[in-house]
Amino acid sequence: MVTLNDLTAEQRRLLDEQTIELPSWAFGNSGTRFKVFTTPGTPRTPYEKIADAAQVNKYTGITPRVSLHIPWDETEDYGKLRSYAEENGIKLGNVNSNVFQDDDYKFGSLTNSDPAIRKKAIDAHKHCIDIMHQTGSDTLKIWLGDGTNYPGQDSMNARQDRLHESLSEIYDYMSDDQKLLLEYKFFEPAFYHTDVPDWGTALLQVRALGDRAMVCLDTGHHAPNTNVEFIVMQLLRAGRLGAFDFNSRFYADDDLMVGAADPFQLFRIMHEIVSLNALDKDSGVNFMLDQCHNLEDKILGEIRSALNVQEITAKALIVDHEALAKAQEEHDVLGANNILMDAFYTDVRPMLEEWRVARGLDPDPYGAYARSGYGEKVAAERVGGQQASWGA
Ligand code: PSV
Ligand code: MN
Repeated sequence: MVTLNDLTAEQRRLLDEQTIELPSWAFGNSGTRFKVFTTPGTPRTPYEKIADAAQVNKYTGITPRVSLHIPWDETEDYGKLRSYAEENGIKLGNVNSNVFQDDDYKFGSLTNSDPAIRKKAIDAHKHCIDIMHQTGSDTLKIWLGDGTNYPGQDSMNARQDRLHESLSEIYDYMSDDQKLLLEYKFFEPAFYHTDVPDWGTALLQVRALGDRAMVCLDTGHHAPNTNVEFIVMQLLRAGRLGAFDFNSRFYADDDLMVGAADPFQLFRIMHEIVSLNALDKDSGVNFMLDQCHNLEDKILGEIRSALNVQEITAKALIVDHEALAKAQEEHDVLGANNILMDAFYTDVRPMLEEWRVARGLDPDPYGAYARSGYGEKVAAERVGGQQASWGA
């Protein structure tokens, strides 16, 4: 067991300053291609999503931003949405573009061979950038569903050229204080080839743009058994790890709660982050969630997820780095491994309860929210209208 007093001032600072950005879409309904279940109280507007996200921050104290997805969060007055978020104690975070749900993008968006469709997709991104100026967001996140289903369907090479040209036009439209994130994913919705399938392709594409273009690593976007922490280390070395989309997977892009399926993988990732000084808020790495709650309560699901990240971060923070470096130098294979495992198996939950009490929070955010009556209140109030949904 560890207590707050066992932490060095630096470890304490890093714990205190850690923040996690929530996805607005986690609060809407989601599901699979088989069924999207509805839940009483599900938000119908971006405002209601923000109100729910603010609940997560109220009880955890570590989730002060919410990412938007356009057009899912399209609204008339983004200045008003921004003020509403601020009144609720949170900020609007990055803006996600969506060029994967319009019939025109059937054969690709930024990579499409038809210049008119490419222009439409580029314009959709320019629209997101215009929104960012109103929301005060500094990051545009791009994930594309582009790819092909059959060998020979299109030239993979020509599509890389078109991707670069389209991204360049988007990048040039951004102002100097805005960043671009390019997210990779190895398959789905395309099954034969995907235009940005891996960190190597994403890295090459962002490097060709400029210093303000970075890679977003979604933990669910790799083939089974991929050593994701190795990719984290490489992207940090390249200075291009811009953000995480955290979630968990058992099979494909399951979007389950981060740290639920494989907490040890999350620990290995956070160990690289801590070891390479990337936890510091000035490191430029944004820790975001990209999850859906198909069955479980959405607000509780987000609270659980934020706590999972915080718990695993605390475990990574207490690794004895001096002893580890010594064991590594002496080729003490089992000794080095034991040092990591000791930290992983340490129960940090009592220390984090102590940390919350010190910040004036309830030691048990999950229970405190469940007891607050907010869920029952919104279920009674939010009657009628169209519930927000991922796949709407
Ligand atoms: C794609 O699977 C993805 O990870 C991208 O980040 C999308 O924007 C997001 O999911 C939507 O949930
Ligand atoms: Mn993602």
